Amino acid sequence: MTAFFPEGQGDPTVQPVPPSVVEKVDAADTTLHNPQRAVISLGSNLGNRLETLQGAVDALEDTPGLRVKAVSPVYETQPWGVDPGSQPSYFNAVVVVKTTLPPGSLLERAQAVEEAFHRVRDERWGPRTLDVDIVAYADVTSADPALTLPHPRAHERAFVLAPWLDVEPGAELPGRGLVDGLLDAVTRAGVTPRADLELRLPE
Ligand code: PH2
Ligand code: MG
Ligand code: MG
Repeated sequence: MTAFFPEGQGDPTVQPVPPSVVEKVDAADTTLHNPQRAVISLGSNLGNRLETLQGAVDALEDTPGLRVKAVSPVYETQPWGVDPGSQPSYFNAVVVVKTTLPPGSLLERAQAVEEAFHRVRDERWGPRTLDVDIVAYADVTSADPALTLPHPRAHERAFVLAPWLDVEPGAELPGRGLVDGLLDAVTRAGVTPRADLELRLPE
């Protein structure tokens, strides 16, 4: 029979474990000493699009456990997946990061950065000040609807593939193949480099 001891009056023969040796194992443990590479897509089609994208790059760099390793050129792109005349054009870019954050924490941070730039979520694929999407996280594949990896539509979006290819010419989209070939298949139609604009890689 197990004796019941009210809280604070435990069995005196049982030594309580000091909190300092209680181990907590969570997803961070798998990445803490082992930063992972992630590819993040940025998009904006409301407000000052360039300023917002730069703000997003800087906010990502300000994240504990995350370094921005590369920032792509800026593209001006026709709205994809909606009537092209129904929304302003986008500015899109891609950043490559190294991070000790596990995928779920990276997603939370991406959403916090969107909110900091007054992103409102009303209609799906509606115009937005800022969209921060995780395109790929290491070679993780996941069908989790909260965070599908790689991004389920990245392979058909030239506005993701073109800037990604610029920063990582040999890039591969896990489960889909080389970004180069994927971009050939979708073509660069509607995706125009804005060589007159530039995003800064944070110091
Ligand atoms: N994002 C969407 C839907 N359509 N089109 C372009 N050109 N760029 C985007 O970032 C974009 C889009 C939903 O996230
Ligand atoms: Mg998106
Ligand atoms: Mg998004």
